[in-house]
Amino acid sequence: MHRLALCLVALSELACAAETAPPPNIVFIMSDDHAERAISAYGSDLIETPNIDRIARDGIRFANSFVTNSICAPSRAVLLTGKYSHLNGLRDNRDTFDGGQVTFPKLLQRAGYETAIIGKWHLKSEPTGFDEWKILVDQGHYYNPVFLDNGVEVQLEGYVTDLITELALEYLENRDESKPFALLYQHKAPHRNWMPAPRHFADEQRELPLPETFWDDYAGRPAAAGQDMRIADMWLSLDLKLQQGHYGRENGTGGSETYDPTEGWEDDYGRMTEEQRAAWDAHYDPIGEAFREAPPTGKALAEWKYQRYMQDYLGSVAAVDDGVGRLLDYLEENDLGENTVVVYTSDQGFYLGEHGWYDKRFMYEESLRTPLVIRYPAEISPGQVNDDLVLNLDMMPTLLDLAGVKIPPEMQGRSLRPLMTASPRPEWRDAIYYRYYEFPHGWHKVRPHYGVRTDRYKLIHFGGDMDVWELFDLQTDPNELKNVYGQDEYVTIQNQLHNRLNELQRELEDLP
Ligand SMILES: [Ca+2]
Repeated sequence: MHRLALCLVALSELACAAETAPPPNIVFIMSDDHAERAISAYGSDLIETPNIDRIARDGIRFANSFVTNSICAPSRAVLLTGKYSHLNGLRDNRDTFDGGQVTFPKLLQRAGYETAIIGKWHLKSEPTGFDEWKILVDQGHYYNPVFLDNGVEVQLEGYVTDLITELALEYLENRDESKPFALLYQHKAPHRNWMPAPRHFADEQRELPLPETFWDDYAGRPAAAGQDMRIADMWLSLDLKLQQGHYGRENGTGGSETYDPTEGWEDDYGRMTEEQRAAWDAHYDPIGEAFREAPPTGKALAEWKYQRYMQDYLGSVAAVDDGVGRLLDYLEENDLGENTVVVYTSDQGFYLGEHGWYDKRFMYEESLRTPLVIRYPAEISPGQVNDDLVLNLDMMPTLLDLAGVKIPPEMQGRSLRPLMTASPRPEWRDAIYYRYYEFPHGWHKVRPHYGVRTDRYKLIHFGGDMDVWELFDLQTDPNELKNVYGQDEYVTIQNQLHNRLNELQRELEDLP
């Protein structure tokens, strides 16, 4: 029987939780740059992810899950604090996280949880609110990465995704069993530069489908035209793993004119052990040789880059799914399945060739969306799909709510608990607010922008060195190719969206 059903006579849910059931354990799994389109539970045309799918099958999948600022460190700060970037202080990847703030791990720790973070942290300051932390230094490396083990640097031999999984399992095995636990198990993969483990080297014969917007001309969208994140401009070395000798010269920009990609690639490749390098070369050398013998040019080169990028991206995802499977198996085998909340999400979505791009940042769908599936058999019945507009901002209040911990009133998100459980469906938000900052510094030249999205429409303002509004009708133009801002037939909806945007900015205390 569900815990809620047992609680009908209790005065409050918190009192009830204390009397009838122990607080749930929490495993919060986050990967980095994992697009919904690369998860089979989201209907992927690219890959099978049976283990992430297990979470969706046993629980709930959010079909309209979004982020408030689509870039790594800012998104992580939103998740920890339940506040937008302008209030938690981490607007772009240059900023350092103020660890003195209230975060959900701190509140869980105060409520009696043992808390741990294993894997990618990426917030510059040291983690606060954790009993245990083993984090990658900065972005970390795919092979033989250096971890900060509670502050001490340790280099481990192996593949990063597998190492993070093994450290997470080791934590679970050695935890203080007298307390509930909250484990943040956070992957580096599938972040750039997408280096798979040998067991996931691709079948290079398999051709991946080119998205219909791959050759987007960006007409009517000057900010989209002005970015530097086209697959066509990817680096042959760092991104596509060609060795010097396989190509004449780098012909891409990679999103930064000052970064030296060959040096970066030498660092990634050079840190492999002899055995790792032998396995790597056995797969990648023939690819490089074929490129050297018949180097593609023009459109054929862009499409070659797309195939190579996608093969490595999907291989990097596959190891994440393996790790999720091992974690779920551990919970089941140790009788922890029923009373553990398991969340799988990413810090944001990612472009897999749509609009010709990789990377994120834009308020367009592919990077605004982020996967979100949650299982908690004690309370969430299996096989649900929810269509409400939910945000990464909601994670903190959701986890606190499920743990029976009071949600601080200054949190800007809302608990998803009533959307997942048998409770009556609450009135829910009709629109989400978004704001991206990183310009002109940083990578990829995406102009700063803010906007509002409802279930059907999206209004965006791009600033920086431009002053441009965009309006999309997602029903008639799901690929966001036709900016209808200023068109007569959209005047009414345009005015409504402007009003809603102003209201949200006032409500959220963000006045650009
Ligand atoms: Ca990311």
